[in-house]
Amino acid sequence: MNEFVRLTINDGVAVITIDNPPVNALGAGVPEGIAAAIDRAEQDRPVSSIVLNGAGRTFVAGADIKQLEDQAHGRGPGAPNLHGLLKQIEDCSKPVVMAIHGTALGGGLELAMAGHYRVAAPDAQAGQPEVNLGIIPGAEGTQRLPRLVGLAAALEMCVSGKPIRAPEALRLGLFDRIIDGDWLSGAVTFAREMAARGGPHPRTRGRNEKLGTTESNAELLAHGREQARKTRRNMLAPLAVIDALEAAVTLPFEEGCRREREIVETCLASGQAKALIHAFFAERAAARIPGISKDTRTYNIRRAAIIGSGTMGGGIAMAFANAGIAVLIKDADQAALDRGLATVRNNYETSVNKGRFSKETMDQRMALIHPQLTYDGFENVDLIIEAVFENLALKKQVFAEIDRIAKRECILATNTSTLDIDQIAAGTSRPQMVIGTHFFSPAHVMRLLEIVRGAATASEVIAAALALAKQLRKAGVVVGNCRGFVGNRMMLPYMREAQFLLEEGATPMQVDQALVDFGMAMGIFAVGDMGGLDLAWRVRQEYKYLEKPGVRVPLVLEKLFEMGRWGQKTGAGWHRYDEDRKPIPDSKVEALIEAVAKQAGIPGRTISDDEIIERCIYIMINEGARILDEGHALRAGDIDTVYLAGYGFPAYRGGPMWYAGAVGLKKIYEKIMDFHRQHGELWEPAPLLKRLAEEGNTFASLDASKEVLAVRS
Ligand code: T1G
Repeated sequence: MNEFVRLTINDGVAVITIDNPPVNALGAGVPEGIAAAIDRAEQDRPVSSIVLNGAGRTFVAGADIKQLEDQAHGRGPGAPNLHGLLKQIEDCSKPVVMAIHGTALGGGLELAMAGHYRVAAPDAQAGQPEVNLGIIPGAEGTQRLPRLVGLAAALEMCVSGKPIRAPEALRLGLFDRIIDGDWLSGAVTFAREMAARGGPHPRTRGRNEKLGTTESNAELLAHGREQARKTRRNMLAPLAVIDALEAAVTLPFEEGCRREREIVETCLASGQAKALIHAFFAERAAARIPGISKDTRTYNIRRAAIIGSGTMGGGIAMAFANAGIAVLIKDADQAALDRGLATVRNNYETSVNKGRFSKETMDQRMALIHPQLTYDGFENVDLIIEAVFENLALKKQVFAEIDRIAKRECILATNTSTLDIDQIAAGTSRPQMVIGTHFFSPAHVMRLLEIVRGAATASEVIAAALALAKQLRKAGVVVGNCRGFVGNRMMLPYMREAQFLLEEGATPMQVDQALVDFGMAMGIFAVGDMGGLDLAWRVRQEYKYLEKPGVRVPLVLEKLFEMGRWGQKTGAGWHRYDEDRKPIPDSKVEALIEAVAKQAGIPGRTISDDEIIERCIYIMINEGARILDEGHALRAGDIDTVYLAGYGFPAYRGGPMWYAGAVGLKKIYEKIMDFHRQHGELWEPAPLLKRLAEEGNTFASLDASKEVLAVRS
């Protein structure tokens, strides 16, 4: 026992409690404390059985990822070796019962699987999410899990990294009993039952009955690898974990464990692991705002209201209903409201048909969404989100109306993606209560929430928006009120550069394929077609005033707009689309591009995929450096979180700013200088990028130095 682990004896049952907030991670000292407690309980004659549980909100959420991060970067001892402890538990002469509530994840589930029995609260979850960190289970999980649930389920759990719920875990044989009500005293009762029943108690490592046959396993492994290549494109760990699971069904337990350890080492040394661990902590760090602490007074959002039931308004309403928050949704006319709610219902029916949740759940969520044509009830809500057409005058009119109706402590938010928050706030009597909550389409799916602070926005309101993001299970990132905020501001030069590459000889499909091969969820032209080229054209008109004479502008988009090629909504845009909405090259567009370039005197040439990536990604990094320099993002990690959660940037590359560090800022700066010489002022290197490159620093080291300063202040 030690500061992390307590032992109490309850009438012959030793109850061992891990207490290492916030998630009982198996950091240094925890395995040692458990080992000492098990030893003590085994020696203690009156003790007939042992129950292991976690204090607070969860069982054990894994190894301490901070220590894994150190190990990956060759700093410090890294995560403790659990093998000795796991054997000690499994070989214990008294039944060891794992009592699981909250989550048993990674090393936490591996610890649980070394126990003889596992009982759980009905809403408990269990999983091996290690692949999401670029590694594989490293505490014999790949050897024990298939022995408990079979190879097929183990493959699904380890490759997806998604947790399963208690009922499924019981069905698969991972859990032995679900305990309603007081799960801990239920576990103690269960332990007594097992002691009374007597041993030998099942040791997972000896359970081979579910390990299948060579033929069936070969098929499962082949299908698993195919699935991993498809669903986790370019990622190393999902394929590596299958190698370890293969060892479990082909090698004796100890040899399988040795194989697992080799594979873990390889993964941990990879750039992907460093990037994914960075992404994990960057998303959590985004919630830390200087001047806002756990003691900052804030506003609880229990009831909300949305104005506008279009694509965004409807999606936002679903996000609230999915989080169990009642929401009013208002639109100007019945037809628009009916269309909006029909889309909401259709989205839910699609999820029910795909088995994501039951019809009953759908009905519960629909019942939380209240469509209406008036502002009735708006005076009682805690938050109003305006999601009307992207027009400043219209938004100011709406804000004037809700400013008159809403209670004083109601937060007034706008879902604008491009307009100035301060101008919108200026039209109200409470600019300190106005904030930008920029959702991404589809709002009930996309995880990113850009929280835009205006010049007057109060800290309490920012704190409330961050708490709301957590409630909605979104990645909330606080950004400054500049043109396009963070995400779209970096997207504009990215889209522009991509269009220039077309004029110089690349095709839309070549550019998109290079970006998809790089790991982007979608190519930039497919993204444009999905969002609608009419929207892109409108944004372009909105910002035409910023275009300088003599500075190059893209030439083709306007033509496509005039031709009515507005993307998927018109069946064709940069690409044309087959019946499955799959983009296919369009020779008409390629010919149009060639003609426009010729007319503009732009010579065509062969463009390499490397150049496509350099010009599309480096221009974003450069803009990101400007955003950091101007203070419109607090950390480079925030920018990474924006791009990972909202723009389909590959997580295994850590985000654009982390990727810059992986490539090397010096190399990127020199390439940008090249492009500056070739293409002029649009490639002016950002001063911060220049400085960090010359200092040999990275954006991550800049964040780390800021973190130190913040901690000091
Ligand atoms: N290690 C260290 N810190 C952790 C942690 C962990 N495993 N999990 C969470 N935290 C911190 C997090 O940084 C945050 O800190 C706080 O806890 C709350 O987290 C041997 C090698 C458990 C579902 O991948 O998925 O085991 O910002 O904001 O939304 O094979 O945290 O407040 O300072 O996310 O309620 C495998 C990771 C590790 C699970 C809770 N385990 N954690 O979600 O809270 S690898 C995981 C989560 C491993 C073995 C291998 C979630 C959660 P701060 P939070 P939440």
